[in-house]
Amino acid sequence: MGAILHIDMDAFYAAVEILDNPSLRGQPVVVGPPPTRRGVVFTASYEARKYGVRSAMPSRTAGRLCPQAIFVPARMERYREVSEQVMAIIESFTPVYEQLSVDEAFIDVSGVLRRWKTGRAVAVALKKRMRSELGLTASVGVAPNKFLAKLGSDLRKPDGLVVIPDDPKAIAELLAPMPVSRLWGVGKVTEARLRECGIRSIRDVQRLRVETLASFIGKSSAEHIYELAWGRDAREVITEALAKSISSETTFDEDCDDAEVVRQTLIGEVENVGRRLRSDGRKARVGHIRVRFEDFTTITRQKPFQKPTRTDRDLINCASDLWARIKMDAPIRLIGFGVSGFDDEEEGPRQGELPFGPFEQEPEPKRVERLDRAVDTLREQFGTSAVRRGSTLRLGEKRDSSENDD
Ligand code: TTP
Ligand code: MG
Repeated sequence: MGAILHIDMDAFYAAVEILDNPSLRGQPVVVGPPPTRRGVVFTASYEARKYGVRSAMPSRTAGRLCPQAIFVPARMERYREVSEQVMAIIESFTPVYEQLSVDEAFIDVSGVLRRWKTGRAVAVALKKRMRSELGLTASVGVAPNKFLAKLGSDLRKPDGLVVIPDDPKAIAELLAPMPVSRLWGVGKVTEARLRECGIRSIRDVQRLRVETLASFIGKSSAEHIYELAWGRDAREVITEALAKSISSETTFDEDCDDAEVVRQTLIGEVENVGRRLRSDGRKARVGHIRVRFEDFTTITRQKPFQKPTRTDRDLINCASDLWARIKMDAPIRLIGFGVSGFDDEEEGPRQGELPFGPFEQEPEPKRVERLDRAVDTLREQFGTSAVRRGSTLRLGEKRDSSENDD
């Protein structure tokens, strides 16, 4: 099963200030202008929060609530620097993460579970590294989806770790007593509107029919909120790199219900992407497929490669694994493949250096890549259909064991 983590650093700006000035540890620290000046609190240490000090509160109010608080001015550049270190640690676990803010990210760990076994194990290791390498604590939620992961990271702050197992009944019970404002997308306006209709808790939403909810707040909001109230959330983790991906897709003239035709089309897209990668001299770290069904429902599935790559073999194996995760229960409108997370380091031999010793064999990946390039050249000369791949590269067929397989 897949697992999503949400990580959120504890009292982030204040924690960085304490890190850089250990005499502040254990004190009520408020990051923001002093109470004598106009302006609002950025954040406060948990010691200051005991007195009711909160983010976005006027400093004057914070000073009144906690007269002994130590106010320190914000140093944005420093927070950005530490934020980059936080994200680098996350990235060392998997490139499939989505940074939400300076101190927060979603991480899709389904691609690294073979190594880590459970989402909890990743979370424990991640927290340990934040502490040992940065001296900071984080709270982590582990769950089947984004909404529940974020909820989880918030349940036991600071230094929390909450795992929400993939058990629909337990999830519904966990959510039931919470206020509707816990549902992602329910802001002040929707909350007020729901309260007018007598809906305060998530249980109140669960008890309704979605049609009834729609009559209160409109169809699309209702469907969204109803799903969340039952703990269902289909949103993918969108890596920053996904925005800068190289991709190729085909929209069928008529919606296609022939799985074999879709697969062949997908191979074509994969090969287009491989060709672009090689001609750009880049390697990618993550592959994704996109499938749009006749009703315009669109799903994306992504997966990291074991190593950055640009060989058709790796790309096709990845597409094949991802395609296997799609249930083709309706005709398909569009199919596409893309890669992201480019690794642009030049790793070729330096000039004047022999690429490999006279008696050594050319390393396997290099040979594979040369073959791909030869195919690319033939295709340039004779057109795409002139060169067909051998059956070993067909989608859905068994792969040799040396393949990337996370
Ligand atoms: P948060 O993660 O919301 O808050 P936090 O890290 O300080 O505390 P915790 O997660 O333990 O509840 O925000 C991260 C940083 O963003 C925070 O340290 C300061 C900044 N921030 C603001 O500048 N203004 C705000 O209103 C909020 C909420 C945060
Ligand atoms: Mg935080």
